[in-house]
Amino acid sequence: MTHIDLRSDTVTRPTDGMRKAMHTADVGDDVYGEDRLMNELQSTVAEMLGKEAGLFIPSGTMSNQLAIRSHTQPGDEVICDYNAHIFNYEGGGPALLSGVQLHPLPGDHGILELAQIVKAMRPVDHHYAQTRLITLENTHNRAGGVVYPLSMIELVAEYARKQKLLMHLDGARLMNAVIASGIDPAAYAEPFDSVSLCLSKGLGAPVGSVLVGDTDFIDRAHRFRKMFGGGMRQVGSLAAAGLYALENHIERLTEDHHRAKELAKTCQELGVLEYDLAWTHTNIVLLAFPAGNTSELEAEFKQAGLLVSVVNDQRIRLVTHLDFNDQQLDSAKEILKKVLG
Ligand code: TLP
Repeated sequence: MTHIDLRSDTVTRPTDGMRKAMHTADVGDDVYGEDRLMNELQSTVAEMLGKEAGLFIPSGTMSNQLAIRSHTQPGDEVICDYNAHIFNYEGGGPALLSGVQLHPLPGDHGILELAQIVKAMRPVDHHYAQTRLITLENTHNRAGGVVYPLSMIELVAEYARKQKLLMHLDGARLMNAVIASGIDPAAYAEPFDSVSLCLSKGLGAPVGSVLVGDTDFIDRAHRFRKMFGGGMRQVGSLAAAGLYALENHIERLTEDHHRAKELAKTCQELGVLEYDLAWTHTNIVLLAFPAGNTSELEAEFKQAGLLVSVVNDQRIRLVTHLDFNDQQLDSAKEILKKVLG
């Protein structure tokens, strides 16, 4: 049986056009800075996000971790939302790789109020870790693909500048936020000192993220990337995939958002949509099961032909993507009704 795979938007395979671009890509040794297409990809993303420079990183996790390492010193503290990817899904990396502690705050749908951040600031006193960095996530994965309001980000950034705090954006799915809101990518990136954009989520490339910031920051990240073993050689074919994704797969994210909304409507009818329909902003749908039986449901969905991801014992996640079409949408709705109806 071929399953419909809604576990994540990371499951997509390169399209024919992308494979062709990868196949014909010329390559050079990127550790020597000689891979032409990689240089083009890095500067294209930097320009798109209004920053001085960009750096290709093998994964979104490594990109976030390099940002934290490049912005902080051991003993510093990093503020984030308690549902942030950095706090939940990066293997405790900040403690090991940067020697920092995270200060997770209870955001509302992944969104932090300025007052919470002000309260969380550590006094300048040797008893305390030093608050150095604020990380936000847009769109917010565990909140269900929520788009972060730019006005809220700007309030936080204004405060951060006054307090000499740095700001990093986990923009794994920033382009979903751009398409859903109509806000320019550079406007979303402006309040941040660094932004990590994933090419391997909704944009459909097989590998990679691009981290952007000013040249000094990217220089530090480049050194740490090498130190962490992430300096790569003939990466032109990966850059070609990334460039193809930026050219061809941004506008089409509206289709993913539309299909997610359709799935959310079905879930709402079945009484399992975690939040009100208005919170399905982009390509992620969260289902709630207070009975705590999500592992059994996962198996039942699989049996019926649908792969889902279990977030915890009460939550299941569906993510729409490039390899999920209208016909599969109809089938997925039928499976949801059959298993949950
Ligand atoms: N998220 C994955 C899992 O790790 C949960 C997924 O399937 O959604 N930031 C955000 C907001 C992410 O959602 C992810 C991936 C990452 C960073 C990390 O990217 P990778 O998987 O490339 O390390």
